[in-house]
Amino acid sequence: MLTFFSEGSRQRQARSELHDGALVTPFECPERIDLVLNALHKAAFEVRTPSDYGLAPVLAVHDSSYVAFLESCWQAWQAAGHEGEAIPNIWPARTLRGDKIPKAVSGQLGYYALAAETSITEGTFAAAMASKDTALGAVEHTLATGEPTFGLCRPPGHHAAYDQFGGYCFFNNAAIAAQRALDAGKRRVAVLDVDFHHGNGTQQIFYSRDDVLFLSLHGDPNVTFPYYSGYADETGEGRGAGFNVNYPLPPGTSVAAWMTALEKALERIHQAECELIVVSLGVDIFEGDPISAFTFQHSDFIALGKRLAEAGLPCVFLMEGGYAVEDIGVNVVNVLQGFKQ
Ligand code: SP5
Ligand code: ZN
Repeated sequence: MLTFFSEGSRQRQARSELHDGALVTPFECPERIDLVLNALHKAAFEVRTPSDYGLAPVLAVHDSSYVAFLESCWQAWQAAGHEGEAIPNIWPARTLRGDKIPKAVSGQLGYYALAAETSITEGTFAAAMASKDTALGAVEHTLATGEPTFGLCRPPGHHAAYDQFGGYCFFNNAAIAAQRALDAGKRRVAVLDVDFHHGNGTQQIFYSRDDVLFLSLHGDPNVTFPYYSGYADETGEGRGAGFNVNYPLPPGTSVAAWMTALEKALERIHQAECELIVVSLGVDIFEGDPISAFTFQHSDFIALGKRLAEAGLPCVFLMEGGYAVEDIGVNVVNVLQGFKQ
């Protein structure tokens, strides 16, 4: 399986994540890259550098003012004299006015953020650009050849919504790739999100559309980030009714129960006659993940890859979460090798 990675992903080197009431070194750290790359090299996967696809594929799923904000935020934050990293600390609250975009960067941060753990830093925009190029390189190769691909996207993407960042995500790489597949002629694409956390951004982007079937297996949002979406009764709206499927699962869910939910998701993908699957591949479903609560062992990732191959559709795997850094390489490689067997 051909894999893709852009060195620009290293440019995000944030120092701060708001976690348990303290600023800590981010779980989503640049070291994750080399741990996955080393495992790919050891398993003899070719790693290709993607082209620069520019901003047009980003603007196909994101708001242009949001993209402009991300591009200018760090400079504006510094110009305003703030000393730490750009972290929102105020939001348009649910029952108060929510449509006003203030002039000051501190106000804009809350408007464009959906969570406070994710800082914006000097190289964040460049890294997000590199990450979407990785996703696009992968999907273009799959579209051209029908072969499966893996994109080592970093930062991840599935929490990024039409005009909001958070959950370590800025551009929604999976949504960008799915939209590209549609623009290249696919009639319907599935985005299958196996990350431990609900893919709230991807869900929102496609919620009223029937050309992308979004399915997500994740920790029950009653007790797990991102809390405000990912419930089973979120099934899509308008033309998209029935094209959003959530499988919330309790913390500690067994791999067997998780696999049963996956069977249902794959059944729905076939029923909807999807022509390609974009897999939001978070390996934070690993038992040892420091911020998650599922129970996958190394060998279970092989079984996951094998089962996805049996679906018989072209597959684009895109990296999302996974923070048990010593183990994410083997877990990713196991999915890809399981798929090939
Ligand atoms: C892409 C991705 O996996 N993003 C995850 C973002 C999660 N951010 C907030 C995490 C809060 C975790 N708190 C759990 C504490 C467990 N001891
Ligand atoms: Zn996650």
